Amino acid sequence: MTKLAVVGATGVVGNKMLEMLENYGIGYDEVVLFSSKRSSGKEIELNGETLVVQELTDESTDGGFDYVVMSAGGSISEHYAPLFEKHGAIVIDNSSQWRMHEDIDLIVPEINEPKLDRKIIANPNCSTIQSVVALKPLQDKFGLKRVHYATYQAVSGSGSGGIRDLEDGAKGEEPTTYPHPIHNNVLPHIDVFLENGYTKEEQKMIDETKKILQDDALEVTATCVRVPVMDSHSVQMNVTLDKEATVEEVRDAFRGFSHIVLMDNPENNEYPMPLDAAGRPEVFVGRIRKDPTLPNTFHVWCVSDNLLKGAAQNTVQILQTLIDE
Ligand code: 11C
Repeated sequence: MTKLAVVGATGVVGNKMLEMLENYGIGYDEVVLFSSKRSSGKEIELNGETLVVQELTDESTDGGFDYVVMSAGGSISEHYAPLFEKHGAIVIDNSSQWRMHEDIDLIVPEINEPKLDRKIIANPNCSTIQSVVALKPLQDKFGLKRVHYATYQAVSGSGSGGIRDLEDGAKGEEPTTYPHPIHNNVLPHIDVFLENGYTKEEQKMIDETKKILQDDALEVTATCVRVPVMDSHSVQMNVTLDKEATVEEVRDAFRGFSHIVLMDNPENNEYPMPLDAAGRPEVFVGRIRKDPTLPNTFHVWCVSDNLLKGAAQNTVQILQTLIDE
């Protein structure tokens, strides 16, 4: 008897999580969908069953759940994840609340496995997930010394507010989520600014990359930018390897790695773009070339659907590995 809870079921990522539960054929005996009071009462179809979304309360965490998938923001997760955990569930959380806690696993199933010191598993930030999937085969084959990320992130990463700002901006309306218009614009600003001058999104990419790849000595830096694209983040990675390699050897490292598609035929104008990646489960890489300004350094362009591999799909993949075990 497997009992599952989905917290944040009415949100943008929550919706995709439900889609992924169906796509991955996740088996359960009972599922309960939770949301805030405001969205409760809504009816949602899942696997042919009509479910009424319940308001999440302290009492509802004691519902005999085995697994909880959660995408409801940091403060909800801070309060409710430990309550579900206390009542025996394993929680897979999409927020940034728990990711850097020492006893919390930060998991990308192609790369690492949960140790479960705590029964809360963190799903990494979307731009981090696609980047580490692309870095892992390079780490395995050549070793990694340094990576510089420059991101081009879709508005759906900000949830329904970001989507609305792009759509309404096209009609000449003022933004309500971003501090500036995103339509016809580019914002070098994702999440809040920190004292060191980086944004929290940049710091997350730096810290989470080292934790997932288990390499504190890896030099990582990042600039994160919001662009007027609906779905799929793009990340330009400048990667310094420990060993010498040719472009063909780097391309070879990507071939056959789980969830990576190599799309690198510049002579035919073939390279990954958000329109290719949106709705797809893979991480696409291309534009691979040597950076002659630094030893053993390559440019890698990486694109993936931020709501799928970057969020809902990774969460459901983690759930699947737990259920399979
Ligand atoms: C964005 N990457 O595109 C963010 C969204 O830490 O899970 C995900 C934030 C997070 O705005």
